[in-house]
Amino acid sequence: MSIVLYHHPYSRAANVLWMLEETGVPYALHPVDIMKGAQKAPDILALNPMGKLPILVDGSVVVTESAAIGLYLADCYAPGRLAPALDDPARASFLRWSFFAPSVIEPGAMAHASGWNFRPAAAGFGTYEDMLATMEAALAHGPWLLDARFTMADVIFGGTLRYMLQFNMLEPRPLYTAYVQRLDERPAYQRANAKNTAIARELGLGH
Ligand SMILES: N[C@@H](CCC(=O)N[C@@H](CS)C(=O)NCC(=O)O)C(=O)O
Repeated sequence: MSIVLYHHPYSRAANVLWMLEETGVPYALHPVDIMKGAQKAPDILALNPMGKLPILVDGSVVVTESAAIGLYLADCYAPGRLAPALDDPARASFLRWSFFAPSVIEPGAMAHASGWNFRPAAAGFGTYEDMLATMEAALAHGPWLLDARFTMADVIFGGTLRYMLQFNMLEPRPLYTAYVQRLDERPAYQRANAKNTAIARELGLGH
């Protein structure tokens, strides 16, 4: 199997499993027990010096950072379907919302939840209110970020949104919760969720 995901169900690798299911490529999972610190072992640090999951290995290629993994999979294995072609104007929104998740939502929600002290004009993620309003504007047309077209940007942005709502790090505005509900109904999400839940049970986690 050429694609291997270094995975733990209680990590962002759970979202990458959904990316793989949406992409439809064969893959194998390499378990890493982050509860026992296995992500800091030398073989993992050799792949990702951050000592974090997810890590995707595709033959001789190594990709880390969830959003980068999503873009890589879409461009390599689902071009024109999960990623607009390079000359398609829809590519702009695809990239915009794919990068918005790690660049704005992740730090913006964390800053708000943790009471960080920062200057919004200097911090790339700006104010919490501007972030919330921008996300609402992105979702106002629906059903997906690129209107009728579902892409990997929805998995990246939507996965981050789901995660932040789950941990009460974002206000559950109706447009957000309705969008996550639509995402949850996708067969690929349900397959990924079933796999993540089964692995969590095997590890004695969850209920
Ligand atoms: N920016 C990274 C974040 C990766 C990350 O923080 N992973 C967490 C799990 S969700 C992790 O491996 N934590 C273990 C640790 O830092 O020791 C991404 O999006 O992939």
